[in-house]
Amino acid sequence: MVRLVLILGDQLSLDLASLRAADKEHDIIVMAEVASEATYVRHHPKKIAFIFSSMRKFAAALKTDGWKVLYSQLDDTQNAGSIPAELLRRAQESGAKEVIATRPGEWRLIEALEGTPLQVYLLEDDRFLATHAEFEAWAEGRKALRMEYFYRDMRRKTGLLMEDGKPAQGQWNFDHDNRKAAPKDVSYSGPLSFEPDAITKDVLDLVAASFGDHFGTLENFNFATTRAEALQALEHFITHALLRFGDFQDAMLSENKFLYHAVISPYLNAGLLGPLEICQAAEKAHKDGHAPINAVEGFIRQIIGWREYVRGIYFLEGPDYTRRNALGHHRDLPTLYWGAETKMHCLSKSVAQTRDEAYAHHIQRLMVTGNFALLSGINPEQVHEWYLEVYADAFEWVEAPNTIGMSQFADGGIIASKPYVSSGAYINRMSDYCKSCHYAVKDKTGETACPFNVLYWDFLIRHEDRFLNNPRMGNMYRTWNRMDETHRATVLQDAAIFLEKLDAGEAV
Ligand code: FAD
Ligand code: DLZ
Ligand code: SF4
Repeated sequence: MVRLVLILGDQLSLDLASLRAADKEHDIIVMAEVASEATYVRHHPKKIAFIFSSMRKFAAALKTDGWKVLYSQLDDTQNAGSIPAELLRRAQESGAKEVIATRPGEWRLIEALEGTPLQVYLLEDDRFLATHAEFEAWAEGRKALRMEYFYRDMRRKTGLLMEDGKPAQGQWNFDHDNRKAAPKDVSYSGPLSFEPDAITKDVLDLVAASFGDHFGTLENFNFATTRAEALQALEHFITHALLRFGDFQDAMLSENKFLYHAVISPYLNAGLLGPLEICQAAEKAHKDGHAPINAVEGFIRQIIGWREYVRGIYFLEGPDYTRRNALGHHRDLPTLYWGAETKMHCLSKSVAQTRDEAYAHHIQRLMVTGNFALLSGINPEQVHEWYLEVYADAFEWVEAPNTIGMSQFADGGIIASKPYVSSGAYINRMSDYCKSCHYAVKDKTGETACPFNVLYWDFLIRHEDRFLNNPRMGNMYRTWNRMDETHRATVLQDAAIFLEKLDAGEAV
């Protein structure tokens, strides 16, 4: 009997579970560019182009490999517009009654597939290091699900940076050697760029015509769109940037969008690269003497630690996770997130870079756009949708825990033991943004004061009941209590004035 094998836009891996379970002789692969996936949130045009172009090339590679592939382009007249509708159409066409699929990375799509009248078999996505069962077993009975302990288990499991069962150079974590302030000169010219070929150019035209009104520019599209190109991008990073990745992991520069970051997350999350091969390449660079332990350990931790851990949390916590709002934040997302004018240089730069590249690095996401949303009390579901839309690497299993949990503390502290909030001082220490800002980072109150400086205290005071007794936050409240009462009143008043302006849609 013929079966359909569904492959989604972020399942572009030749060793995918559903491909391994399929029979090349009889089964038919279904891949579909569909309007509903591009618009259920209005994805950045570069992200859509990256996915469509990579899908087309992956389908071609499967055909060359002898698979029968039914591929629907977005502009095919018969295209039914959604994944379940395309599956039904292809089932009717071929007479298939059964579908094999690798479990999607989003509850919405899992539920949609389970809701079709076809017999759909969902296989576990084993392109990750930890299975769902392993993560559940690790989480079972723990009071706090801290990433660091999970990460150590992943080190033991993979053997990465391990020597005789012990962590290499006697430490699990070398972060105290990282996080240096922004360097004056960056010796790395950034990630490898790929000129669009004929397939990508067709896709760019299609995306411009169909989704040109979404936030984001299509100009200078330069992502890798095949595994071979993604491997070149990885090699380029390992050879030229990994060396300094750790040192400047948290730094930000107005005129340098990438610093020493890998910019491989779109490739990894779409399946063009696998987590283990990336980490092994980094480990080899260390063993060959090309990169120091602090850089390599930090990099590997992001992938076998954070990435695997957030996925575990997403599936452990269930479909309502994206609607969590532990801090009761209800303000609408300000228009500055969509490029409206703002005098805050750090935000203006981070949003402009996001619009242009569908990329911002971790600290821009966490400590600029995320920090501002949290301090201002923006509705976390709206914040989550923004991150899911605007980044080329954003798929809900990885984006939602980072946004709802790590960045917005909306899960009440499952991921973060305290909220990631800061005043302007942190941004000033880690970047050169403040030098060119309308606001003065050193001013604590008044019209010229950096808004982060007043919003920070306003946030802590609004949520005093929740955070006062958090052992990691006691210092912050002690500092506040040492301040003169008149000064404290001015800070809170200035914060209220700022938030009123924000609500009124003024350029703040
Ligand atoms: P590098 O800094 O070079 O790190 C190397 C790799 O480590 C990344 O490619 C990524 O695969 C992995 N990694 C690093 N940090 C994390 C993390 N916290 N969670 C998962 N993987 C991590 N990452 C996504 O892949 N998709 C998202 O949708 C996403 N949304 C985020 C939203 C917020 C609010 C925040 C604070 C972070 C988010 N991240 C997300 C994590 C991180 O910002 C990106 O993985 C990173 O910026 C990707 O760029 P890079 O490849 O240059 O990473
Ligand atoms: C993100 C995305 C987009 C924009 N378009 C498609 C598409 O047309 N067809 C497809 O199969 N997948 C697409 N994707 C990826 C899916 O949204 C992704 O598989 C789910 O969100 C689960 O992670
Ligand atoms: Fe951002 Fe404040 Fe610095 Fe301006 S002064 S760039 S608003 S942190």
